[in-house]
Amino acid sequence: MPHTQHEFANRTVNSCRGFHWIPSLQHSPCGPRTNVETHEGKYSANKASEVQKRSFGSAATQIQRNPAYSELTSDDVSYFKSILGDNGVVQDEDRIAVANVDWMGKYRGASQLLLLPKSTVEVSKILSYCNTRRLAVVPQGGNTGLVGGSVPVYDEVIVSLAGMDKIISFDNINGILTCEAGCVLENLSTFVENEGFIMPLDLGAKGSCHIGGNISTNAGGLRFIRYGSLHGNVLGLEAVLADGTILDMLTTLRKDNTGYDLKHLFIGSEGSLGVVTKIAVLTPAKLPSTNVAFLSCNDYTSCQKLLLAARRNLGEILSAFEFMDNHCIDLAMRHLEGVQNPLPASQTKFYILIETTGSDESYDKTKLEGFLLRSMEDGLVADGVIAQDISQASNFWRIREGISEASVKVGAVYKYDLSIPVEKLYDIVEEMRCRLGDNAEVLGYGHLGDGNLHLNILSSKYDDNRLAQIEPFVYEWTSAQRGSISAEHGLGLMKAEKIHYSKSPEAVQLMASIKKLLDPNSILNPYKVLPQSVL
Ligand code: FAD
Ligand code: 2HG
Ligand code: ZN
Repeated sequence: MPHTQHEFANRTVNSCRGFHWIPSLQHSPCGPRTNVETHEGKYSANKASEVQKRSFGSAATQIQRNPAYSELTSDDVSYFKSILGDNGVVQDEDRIAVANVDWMGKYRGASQLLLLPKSTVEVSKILSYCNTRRLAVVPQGGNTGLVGGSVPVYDEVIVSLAGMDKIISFDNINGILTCEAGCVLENLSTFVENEGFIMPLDLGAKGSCHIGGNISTNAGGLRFIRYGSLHGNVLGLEAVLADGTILDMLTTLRKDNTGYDLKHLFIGSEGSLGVVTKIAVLTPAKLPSTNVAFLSCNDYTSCQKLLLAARRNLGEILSAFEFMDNHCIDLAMRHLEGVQNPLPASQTKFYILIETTGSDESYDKTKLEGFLLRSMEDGLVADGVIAQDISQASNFWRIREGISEASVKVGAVYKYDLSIPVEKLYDIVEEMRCRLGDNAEVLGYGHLGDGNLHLNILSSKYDDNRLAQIEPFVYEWTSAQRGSISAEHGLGLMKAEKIHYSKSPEAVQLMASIKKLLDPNSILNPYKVLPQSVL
């Protein structure tokens, strides 16, 4: 969370019965790694044309390079230099190597070209040329995606939005921010906070992810419970289609029912329908009082009851309800520097982080303390602590937000991002533990308030036998609950062939028709989002 916005100064030691005060802990900055070491070793650019078939730790995810795509020539590079200048055309092996590999170090492409446009017109010229030449393209934001969507599969040209990072305007009466797609989320947060507003979304990758990437993945994150989806908060967009057409949908109106609302096609379509270049987003007012509590619960039923009680009793001030099991806490303590468990070591299996944000400091605090006391008396909460200052609040958030970062330090991580009815949400974690036994560490955490589980399975190395124990079981199980196999991360490369577990054949066919209409040569983010069989 944006640690600087918490207002914990001058708080007295918590007098709440059953809650204990903890000494001030040092905040360690949170953000994704920039340099990744991967299990596949160092990238070699001249491997691009040798690779004909690529597999990503999954026997089921084997894809042939589509021979319809052209291969890059020196004439292509010269053309790109003519429109972007030398600085906008990157061929340096080390810089390309970074852009070829995803944040987990799990998905690795073999692109030989990284383009850095500075304007919508430059994006348009790039796409128009690539479409005519049939050069495949992967749009890239902050490259923090977790489903292999942001990196090439083969030799696709990488179009990074990093050079388009200008704030265009801010309407400080209505809280409407208009900016370019390559703005880093954290920078936008800082900007709007100085104006007395906050971004409607927040996530652990905020230090690197772009608002354009957030929109293209329809990122959920930690404020979703309060402010809802980007489908509600994005007021307008500008996007460039595969043939270079610039689609101006950059309105800032709250209400506009003139025809089909096309911007929604680009929210969550993971760069497969167009490149998002500008955004108008609604930002909520920044409220002066924030409280964060870190709680333990003895069983999952108590977590569910606590969620219901929080919705009923904290209502308008509830701004986060995050869930972690004890395996997550152990992992965070092992791998995150400077964090401490706010609660004494115990046998407790589940942990909940509750945040409230409101406009009246003493009212909000009294309300939260009263709620927690009642929850302890009712046996829903085993133990808990309310942060007494900003550094304690940061430590609580660092534990929750740092689980992803800790998970990639173990070796191999299989990540599943599932929407499941809350009452069933933890069953899959327990079933998976039974299936895998001692061969892997299984973590369950996520945005409980949104019915979103992050199931992470950690082991020392990627292994097809292990994968066969996990998939398709995890997808079949989720489908049987009428859940979603992608709650907030998207399908990317990882789950393009699995969409049918969550969408009907008719829906997938319609998506394929839309894709063919907007990108008839299929140059945009190939092999991702939709199964090859429908395109
Ligand atoms: P990238 O990773 O670069 O790209 C993601 C996808 O969007 C790709 O398919 C790419 O082609 C496409 N894309 C990017 N920019 C554009 C553009 N301008 N136009 C068209 N297509 C584009 N996700 C959540 O939903 N909630 C979380 O809480 C969350 N926490 C995370 C915590 C950590 C530590 C990490 C590493 C990741 C987390 N994520 C989370 C996943 C990831 O951060 C989000 O998906 C984020 O929105 C991706 O943004 P990005 O700029 O990094 O996009
Ligand atoms: C989170 O909520 C992110 O922390 C990442 O969505 C989840 O790494 C993951 O599996
Ligand atoms: Zn998440």
